[in-house]
Amino acid sequence: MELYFAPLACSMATRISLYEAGAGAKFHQVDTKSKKVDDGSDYWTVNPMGQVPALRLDDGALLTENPAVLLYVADQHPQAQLAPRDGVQRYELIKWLSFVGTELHKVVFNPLLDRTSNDGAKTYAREKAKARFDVLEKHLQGREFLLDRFTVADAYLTTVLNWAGATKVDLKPWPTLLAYHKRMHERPSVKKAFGEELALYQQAQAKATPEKAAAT
Ligand SMILES: N[C@@H](CCC(=O)N[C@@H](CS)C(=O)NCC(=O)O)C(=O)O
Repeated sequence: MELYFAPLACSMATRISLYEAGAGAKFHQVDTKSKKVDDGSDYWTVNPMGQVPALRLDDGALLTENPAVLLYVADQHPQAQLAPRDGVQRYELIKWLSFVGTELHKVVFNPLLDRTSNDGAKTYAREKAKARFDVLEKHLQGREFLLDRFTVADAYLTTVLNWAGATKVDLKPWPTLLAYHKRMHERPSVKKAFGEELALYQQAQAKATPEKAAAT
């Protein structure tokens, strides 16, 4: 399995899930701005959307889109129980993957992170954030995870919530959600993935703006 990722991007959810499963993978770092892979190749030829994550399967097929990639990793490692195999809980998992991917990742955080978005888009995103965080706040009361145990949906939610700092989204009005995020960061898989990707992110930043890095 080969994972195309960008440091601290949504693809970190797949890295967390792989670590949870104790699974190995080959990692290819992608610069999502230049669309270059770290070996110098053109990422457009891998994923015509130019986005991470993309997962190269052992038979050569390419899987994209977070919910599909995450479910695949979970299903390949059933012993890690990162996704319910069947029953209503399976659909609950798909619900949360979809919620995180559409309602949080794309509606709230994308306009706040995207350099090309304007003030109107950012105001819209901040307004939309409230109802979505309210839903999570209520759901997580008295629960440790989105489902009954840690799943790939928690890996995705944790990764997306990491962007709150960079986008100045204050999670304090949602204390249960904030506590959930802190709790997830205590998991060894999250600690390892976050530590590694933070270092790679800082290296990439220093390469892009060497004068800034030298001044710090
Ligand atoms: N719908 C896609 C969204 C993936 C996505 O937005 N990836 C971001 C990083 S978090 C990216 O690659 N952005 C670069 C771009 O859109 O050009 C999925 O679920 O995989």
